[in-house]
Amino acid sequence: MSNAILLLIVFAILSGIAIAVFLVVVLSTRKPPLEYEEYVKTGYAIRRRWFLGLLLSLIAIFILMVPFFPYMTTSEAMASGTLKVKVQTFQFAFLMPDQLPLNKKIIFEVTSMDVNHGFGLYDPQGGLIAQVQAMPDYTNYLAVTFTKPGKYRAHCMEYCGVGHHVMEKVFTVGDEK
Ligand SMILES: [Cu+2]
Repeated sequence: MSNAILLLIVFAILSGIAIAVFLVVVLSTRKPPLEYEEYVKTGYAIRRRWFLGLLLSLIAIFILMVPFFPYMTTSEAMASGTLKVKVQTFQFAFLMPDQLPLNKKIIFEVTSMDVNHGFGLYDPQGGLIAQVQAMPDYTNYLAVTFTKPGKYRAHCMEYCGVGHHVMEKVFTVGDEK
């Protein structure tokens, strides 16, 4: 089948759909108009259904995501036997290892030596995979398992001063050099 014929068929189908929609609209105006109260009732019913649907799906999504929650309390982090990696942040750098293992659960212990920073982890494609706040005199725990080898980056995610935009750490996951 040539492209022109195919185009014609697609055009005819789309035109048919458009005409059908117009016909439905035209025919719907034949009925006597609804009273204002009827509109309000229908509108509120639709709104209620949408709201309930949205609420239920949000609750379901929240419950399903709880097992993937990457943050934990100090005692939970201490009780876990997984590899712990200290991350110290300061204006304007991250103090952390240059190399991290692949397919191994890591708990980052993130803190700051001066002001508030953000610890954002980016995969080799530049996608954000995890983030937590770095606060002075406080440690946040962030669990991450790297499943792809390559060069990862940490970026500061909270404005912390004039050098905020250059605050970066490049590290390798896996054996790649
Ligand atoms: Cu910053």
